[in-house]
Order: sequence, then structure tokens, then C-alpha cells
Amino acid sequence: MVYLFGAHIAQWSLKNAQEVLFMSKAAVFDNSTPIRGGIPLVFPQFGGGTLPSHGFARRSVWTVHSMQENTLVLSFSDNKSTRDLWEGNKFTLLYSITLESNAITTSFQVENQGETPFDFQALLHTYFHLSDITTTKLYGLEGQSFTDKLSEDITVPCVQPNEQPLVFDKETDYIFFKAPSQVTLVGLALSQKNDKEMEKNEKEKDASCFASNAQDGTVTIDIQVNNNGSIDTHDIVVWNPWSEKSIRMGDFGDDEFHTMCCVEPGCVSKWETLTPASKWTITQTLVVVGGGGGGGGDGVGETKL
Ligand code: TA6
Repeated sequence: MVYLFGAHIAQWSLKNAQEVLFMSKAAVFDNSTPIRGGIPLVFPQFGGGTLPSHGFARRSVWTVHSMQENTLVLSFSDNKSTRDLWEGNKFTLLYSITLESNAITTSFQVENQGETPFDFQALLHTYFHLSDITTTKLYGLEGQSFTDKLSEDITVPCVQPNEQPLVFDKETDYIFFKAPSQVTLVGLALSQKNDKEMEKNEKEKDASCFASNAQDGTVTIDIQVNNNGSIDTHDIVVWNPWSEKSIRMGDFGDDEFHTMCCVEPGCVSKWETLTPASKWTITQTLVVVGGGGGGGGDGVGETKL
């Protein structure tokens, strides 16, 4: 399910399985603020700065560019508001979403439509729905360098120990730079629940029942950046707000950090420069390979707008 507001993928679930992506029960859907969950788009700036946090792409209403079979393409171009906010820069964004039976590919393209180069950052801020953060593991970043945004001195790079997958036991806000093209997240809350069972559990609010029935699923995340025709490096942000930050977030449940994490491909450790008429694209492909994912379903998925 995709909202035109922010070109926001709010839901992706495999046939007969629970949601692969996390969506906060406190998320706001009235276009007043970015939706808390799914895949927010970050452009043209990551984090704080002169623009609204994480930029204006996720706060703007996009339009449908095309919709065929299992691919939906949305678009957004500069307008007076974005030009006032962002130095008059002219651009076209295209966001394509392709569904397969157990996979989704999202591809975010920036094209410079102006006469002068501009610098930008971009990121796919993907929220995953987990069984339990404390048993979740993220493989593929072993030995990689990263910035810990919560450390005293963020200029001192950290390194993920060799042979050790990333695990979560506190607020985590890491930027892995020059990151690998594939990582694997183990711990998705995938279970084949029929509606009746879901209804029963919902009534009993029996979290343990969900947990006991959830089978930990695995998703591989393949990432590629194409910078005007050449493959370029990318970063991966890994985030979990943990307990204190969760309480401070009004559109996020105090306990929701237990069942989510973000693994976010992007280019945020530096500014990308795009010259006139050039294109820059980041693509991620999520493939669910385990758990009750009902993977290997029948044919292509259906897009619902
Ligand atoms: O991607 C990690 C991060 O930048 C965190 O620092 C945290 O701010 C998170 O994004 C959520 O940001 P948001 O603006 O969506 O509340």
C-alpha cells in the first residue's frame, strides 16, 4: 500500500503473512507529518539543517507517473515551495516500486533539471517488523567502519568487529559508510495467520501469543547506487530508538522499539553533486527468504494505491 503523500510505502506483506515492514500504531496519516513506518523517503537532506528534518520529499504529495502490472512509478518535481526552501534548485524525482512474490524493489531517481549543479543527500528509511529486537541480527556489516551518531565525538570512526553480526541492546544510530551491496536481517516477525486468529489475538491483546507464533523470517537487502551511469558507493544507516527516545516520539508507541529496526540504504555521509541533466539513482531489493513469509507465492504481487 502506497500513499501519494511522501510516495510512502506504508505496507508490504507477503501472501497470507504478516507485514514485512513496521508501521507504528501511533502513525499519523493526515498529511500533517511524515508517516512513522514503512519506507519514508529522505531527500534532499538527511538529518537536521536548513530544510525540514530529512527533507521535503516525504512531506510532499507525489503523482502517479505510471502503473503497469507489478510496477508503480510515482513522480515529484520542484515547485515554488521547494525552490524557496532549497536554493531554487530544479529537479524531477521518479520512484518506482516493483512487487514480486517474495520481493519488493524500490528505486529512487533524482534528475537535475536546472542549469547549475546541486548537492543533495538521499536515503530509503526502511522500517522492518521484527519478532524481538533483542534476538535480531544484522549480517554483512562485519569489519565495516561506521559513525555512531550517539557517541561523544562522531569524528572518531567505529568498526563493527569481524565475525560479529550487528545486534541491538541499546539506542542505536549508526552510519556505515562505503557499505556493502548486500546485508541480511534475521528476526522478521513473519507468521501465517488467518484473519480469525489475528482477530482473536487482537481481542486478547496477548502479545506472547504473537511472539510464540511468530517465526523469525530473514530478509536480504540488496543495494545499488547508479551515479549518471556508473556504480557508486553508498551508506547504510541502522537505527533503533530504544526506550527513552521512543517515549519522546509522539507518533511512536513507548514499547514499539521491541519489534522494529531501520536498515536504511542511502548516501548521507557526504553530499552528492548532480550536474545539469544528470541522474542519480539508489535501488534496494528486499527478498524475504524465511519464516512464515509464504515466500515463493504465486506470481507477481498486486499494487494497491
Ligand atoms: O535514520 C536515523 C534517524 O536519522 C535517527 O537519528 C532518527 O532521527 C530517525 O532517523 C527518525 O527521524 P524522523 O525525522 O523520522 O523522526
